[in-house]
Order: sequence, then C-alpha cells, then structure tokens
Amino acid sequence: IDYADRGKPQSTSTPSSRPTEQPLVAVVMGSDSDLPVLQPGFAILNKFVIPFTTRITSAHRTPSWMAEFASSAASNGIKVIIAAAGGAAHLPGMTAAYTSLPVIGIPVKPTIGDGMDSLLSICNMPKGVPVATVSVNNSINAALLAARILGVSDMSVRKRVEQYVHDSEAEVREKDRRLLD
Ligand code: RP5
Repeated sequence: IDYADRGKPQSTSTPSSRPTEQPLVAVVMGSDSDLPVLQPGFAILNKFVIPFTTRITSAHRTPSWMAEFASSAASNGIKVIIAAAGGAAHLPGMTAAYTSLPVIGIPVKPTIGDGMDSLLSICNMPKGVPVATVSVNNSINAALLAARILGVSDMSVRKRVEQYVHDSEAEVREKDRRLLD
C-alpha cells in the first residue's frame, strides 16, 4: 500500500481490473483486517470491468487523512465510495459527511458479536447524511450496488449488470431443474 500520496486515491496490491485507468469506485476500509471480507466484492468489480482503487483509512486512527481522502474523492474522479468497517463502524458515515458522492457501507463482523453493532453504526445515520448499507460482510451486494449506480450513466456497465441478473436467474432455474432430476 502506497502511503506516499495521501491526497489521491491509490491502488494497492489488491488486483484491480484495469489499474492504469481512472478509478470510478473507491473501496475504503478501516483496517487491513477487513480485507478478507472485501475480496468477493473486488471480484465483482473486476468481473464488471469497473476500475477501482482501495485505501485503508480509519475514522479513528487516521481521522484527518480520512477527511482529506473523502473530501477530495469527487474531484479525483471517483463516482461511488464503498466503505467497510467493523465494531464502532464510523468510517462510512464520516466518509459520507465529507463527500456528496454516494457512499455504500459494508458492516464488517467484528471479533466480538455478530456484527449487529457494525450494521447499526452504519445504517442508523442522522437525516441528511445517507449511507446505503448492505448486510453484514456483504461486499458482493455493495459492489453490485456500485455497478448499478454507475450503470445509470454508463451503458457498458448497465449491460454487464443485466447480464449478471440474467445469469443469476438461469443459475437458480438450473438448480431447480437438477432438483427434479
Ligand atoms: C474497524 O475496527 C475496522 O474497520 C475493523 O473492522 C475493526 C478492527 O480493526 P483492527 O483492530 O483489526 O485493525 O476500524
């Protein structure tokens, strides 16, 4: 992880589909311990050929850097932010407070408890500061929601979303067919 330029989103060693391209999605996490939860979401972003960048920036451990990142994300070309945190999960809400971009929050299951504290910390925002919250550890839905948001104005992404929906339905129908065999 490159900590050298803290103002601009940077790619990490986490594989991005087209790292040389302008990232459209920034995936931020409170700790590197959140990374395993985020991997399935990275796979979705790669599958949809959505360039993304990843950052570890904590609302508690690096508050000013987090604020700097969030407030400059839009001017750095980011369209959607996915923010993951566990426990006292303030990162998604604080990120939303510093940007007008859509923020999708992923509650991460902490070492203590079932993740309900993370979930409520992220979704129970005051009126005026929305965070679109997915279920605990559900980085796949966060990535899919980011793709749907981008698909509003990017036809190539929308087509991949539609293909994904089509393939999902075909998969369920196939499982149902096998059940009857
Ligand atoms: C949060 O605290 C992180 O997002 C992580 O989910 C949790 C625990 O962090 P570590 O103590 O593992 O670094 O800020």
